[in-house]
Amino acid sequence: MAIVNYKRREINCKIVYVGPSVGGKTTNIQCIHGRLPSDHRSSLQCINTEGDRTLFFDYFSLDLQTVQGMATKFLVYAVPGQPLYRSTRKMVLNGVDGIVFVADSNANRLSDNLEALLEIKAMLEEYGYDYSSIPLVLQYNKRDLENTTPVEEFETMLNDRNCPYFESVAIENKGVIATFKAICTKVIEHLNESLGVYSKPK
Ligand SMILES: Nc1nc2c(ncn2[C@@H]2O[C@H](COP(=O)(O)OP(=O)(O)OP(=O)(O)O)[C@@H](O)[C@H]2O)c(=O)[nH]1
Ligand SMILES: [Mg+2]
Repeated sequence: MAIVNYKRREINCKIVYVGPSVGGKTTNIQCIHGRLPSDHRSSLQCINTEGDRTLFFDYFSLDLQTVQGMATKFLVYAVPGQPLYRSTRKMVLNGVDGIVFVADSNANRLSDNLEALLEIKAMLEEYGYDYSSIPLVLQYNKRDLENTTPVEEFETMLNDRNCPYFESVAIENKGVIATFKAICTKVIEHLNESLGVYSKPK
């Protein structure tokens, strides 16, 4: 689904952070953006409500590397997690190349995590995308809390594809970059596989 422009020798890949509200998606995006060299990234756009909840979406772009001789740009988004914003989440998922699911480890949020994942699966299906093959990484965030869902329980409940997962404490920048690197790697691998099927215009 990456947008390939052979004339300009450019590829745009879309990575989307999803997950239940208040799980830590925006915190991830802010941490990643803050660590990137300023000459390789755009500014960070976050549109929040007063309570710092994402209202629209968070976004920045990153010039990454060359894939098969083409300049590759990653467009990184985080959706708003509040149930009210389903239509925005669906819009942001349009054309997605890689997904990071940020779960909230607070034990009280267990069912919210499952609901959020089921919603993403339904939206992908509505677009006709194949959930079983789209690059996906899971992040079990807020591991610093006292009452957390055990990782084994998350694995059984959320990780039916046996994808890479990371435990994180996004407010302390722990596990955030590892997660981001993992999804970038998966997207590039997937892109390299699928680029073989594009025929270059003469
Ligand atoms: N204890 C703890 N709090 C965290 C962690 N990560 C994020 N938070 C806090 O959780 C709250 C919500 O974080 P956000 O990053 O705004 O969550 P979000 O997923 O973007 O939320 P929505 O935009 O509403 O979907 C904030 O107060 C963060 O500081 C963490 O690892 N541990
Ligand atoms: Mg947010």
